[in-house]
Amino acid sequence: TPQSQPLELDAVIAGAGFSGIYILHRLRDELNLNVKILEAGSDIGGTWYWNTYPGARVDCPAPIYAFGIEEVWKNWSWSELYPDQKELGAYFRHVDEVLSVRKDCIFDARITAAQFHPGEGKWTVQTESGVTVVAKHFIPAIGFTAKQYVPDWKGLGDFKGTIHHTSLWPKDYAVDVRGKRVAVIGTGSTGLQITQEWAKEAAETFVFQRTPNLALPMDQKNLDERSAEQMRNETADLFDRCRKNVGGMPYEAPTKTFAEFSSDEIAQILEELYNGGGFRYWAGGYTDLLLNPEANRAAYDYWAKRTRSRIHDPVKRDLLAPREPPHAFGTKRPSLEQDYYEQFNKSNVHLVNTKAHPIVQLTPQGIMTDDGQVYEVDIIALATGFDATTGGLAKMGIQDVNGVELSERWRDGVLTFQGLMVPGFPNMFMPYSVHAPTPFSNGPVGIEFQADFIRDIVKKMEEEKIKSIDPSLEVAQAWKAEIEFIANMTLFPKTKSWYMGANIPGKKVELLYYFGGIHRYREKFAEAFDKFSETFVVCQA
Ligand code: NA7
Repeated sequence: TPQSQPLELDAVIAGAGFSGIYILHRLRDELNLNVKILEAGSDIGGTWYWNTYPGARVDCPAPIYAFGIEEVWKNWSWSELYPDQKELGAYFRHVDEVLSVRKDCIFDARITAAQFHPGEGKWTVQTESGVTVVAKHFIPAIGFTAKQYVPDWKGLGDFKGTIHHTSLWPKDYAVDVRGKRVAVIGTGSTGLQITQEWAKEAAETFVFQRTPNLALPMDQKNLDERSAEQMRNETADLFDRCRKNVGGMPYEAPTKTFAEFSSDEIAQILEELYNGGGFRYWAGGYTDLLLNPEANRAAYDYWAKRTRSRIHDPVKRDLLAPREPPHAFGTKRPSLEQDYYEQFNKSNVHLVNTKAHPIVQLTPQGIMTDDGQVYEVDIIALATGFDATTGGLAKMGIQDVNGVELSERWRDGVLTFQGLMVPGFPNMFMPYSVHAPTPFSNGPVGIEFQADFIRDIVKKMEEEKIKSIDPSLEVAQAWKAEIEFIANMTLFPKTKSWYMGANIPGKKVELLYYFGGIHRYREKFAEAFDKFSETFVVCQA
């Protein structure tokens, strides 16, 4: 039932995932503010609440894909190095027990409008369910996967079988694919994970690939109580290492360039990184993996050699791991696989090349490509990804002080202060958003820094009785210049990826994230914070 009076708060957060919970903890428990989370779903967990598709699993390892809060990690044991969605769900229940999150969440509350009123220095936020909140600070913490992308194929509604986008997979719906013909459209992390599950059971599996995923071995491990205990003893150190690492990972950062090694040394480095598992290979054994085309090519060639040796069929081999790189290695997010490539050695697992023959429509029986072929199936997983970050923000109805929508303000390009605030949107903070090193880093570690920044700003505002702050246009433009300066040294801008907004037809292609790493991001924030009155237009209460 719609309330008669708006709820008055110090801060309102959108989203109960890692970032929303971090901010709740920082502002409510450390600053004693009155804070609530509005969550579109019916429970906490964020991306791990929504993504219940078969095989969903995280690709950053335990124990550092987690809150770096000691009360949380000291009583928790992971059962796998790369936990699955169910275990992450249980982890969030544990987080709730320790941090009391749920009591300050309003669930099934999808935000449809948010506007700042400069006179009062407050935001009014409304939800579809009829909740209205008035709060000084507004924190959209919605992650980058809040808006699904489904291509506008003809006949989407005509398909007679079961079809779901992976991120809207029905809760507790364990689809039984035995004896069924299944299709997976898309070969990003999600498509790869579903394929690994379904190809083991389904009668026929059709994987629709447009671009190969340059996937790396996950090297999954089961953790018994003894190894979990050992892991707990190392957790504090591991988090410390992550906090000093560019990508928030516990890996040793390389110190030398490609050219400083002999070819034998390079071969040895690549072998060790690949065999080591996880994102080690992506983190690189030399400093210029993502900067220097020659260095990058060497990594691609080694990856292709190892991967090709696992695929028997020459046609599938050339599609899954071509001799010529489809893009520079690591400029599209690689995924971690367990036995993805081996699935294609089965005669009932088919690879459909949608680069050669794009999907044109769905029919009642299945999927039709432009050569007129119809792939008849019973179940389709749409693993076609997301209108990353800006897509989710655009559908929240966030307006600036003049009533102009955020998406309209960004029509000619995204403009932010350190990916945390937007000029014209005072007192609005966006963790895990655009122009920041997340989601290019280990998410929780990157978010931890941003939660600290937000807490420090809000604390200063409370102590100094500041009504509102609005980042100046100059600092936002300087941040954009910094993003471009870093990205233009790298190979990222040349690749069509969701990092660049290039996966969504019609979306402006631009640099959406910061490739300078967590550490540099943190230093830049400290510089801006030190010059508070130059960074922000400050309004005293
Ligand atoms: P991704 O990584 O964006 O993958 C989407 C996949 O869907 C990708 O293989 C796309 O091919 C494919 N796709 C998208 N549109 C089409 C059309 N029209 N036809 C054929 N194929 C298409 O999303 P995920 O959900 O896998 O992962 C997102 C992130 O979530 C992931 O990086 C993790 O951080 C968690 P393309 O590559 O564009 O050629």
